[in-house]
Amino acid sequence: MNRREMMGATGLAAMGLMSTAAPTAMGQMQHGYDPLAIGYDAKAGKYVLPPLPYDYNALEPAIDAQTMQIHHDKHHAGYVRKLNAAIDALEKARADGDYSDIKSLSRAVSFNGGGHTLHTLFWHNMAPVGKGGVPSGKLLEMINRDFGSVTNFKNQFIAAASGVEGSGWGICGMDMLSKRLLIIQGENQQKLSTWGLMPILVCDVWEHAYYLKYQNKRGDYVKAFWDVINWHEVAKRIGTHA
Ligand code: MN3
Repeated sequence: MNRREMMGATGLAAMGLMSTAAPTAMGQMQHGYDPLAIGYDAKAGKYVLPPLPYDYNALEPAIDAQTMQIHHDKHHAGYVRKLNAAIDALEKARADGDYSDIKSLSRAVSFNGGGHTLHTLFWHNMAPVGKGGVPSGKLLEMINRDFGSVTNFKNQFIAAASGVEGSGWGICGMDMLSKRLLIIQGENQQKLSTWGLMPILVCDVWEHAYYLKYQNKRGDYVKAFWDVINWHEVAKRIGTHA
């Protein structure tokens, strides 16, 4: 580990966010804090499933341990596996000069790549109750500027996430054209996006994210999600872009 990486790991431990029973190798922490960087192993040239940055039960009672375990270990792992498979299949298609499957392979990259990115952000933009802080600094300035108040931002985000049609995501991102924050309703893992929107806060509203505990009450789940947002991480996603 270099100094920056060490500080990242130390910071996580200090925040009580680093699991002592991480489900996959701690070697994946080598990239430090950036949640997207740990979703890819540059040496192997493969996407990888990053470990949860906390224990399965860390977000209870908002999100139960069984849901977290199945969601991370089965659903997210599946997107990573299928994304790598699609990338491999495209390499073979180029080698063979056979693009007969291009439509399904391109779709697989979008769907599974979107799923991998959004889930990686999702795990990191949550923290145990009381550990996530509150919006502050530049993030708070941007929220007030673009939504009028934190309350407006909260109400719009909860309404958007709760109201996604079918499976999808509530997403707040920075529009890289205007540098303003926008809230959108993403469908599936890749639809209803807008190019150039860099996600900074995402809430998975697929039924697999809440159905064991909340059944059909998606709105209750989204309200509970609000209490486990890791605002430190959301602020880091803005970073130097603002
Ligand atoms: Mn999911």
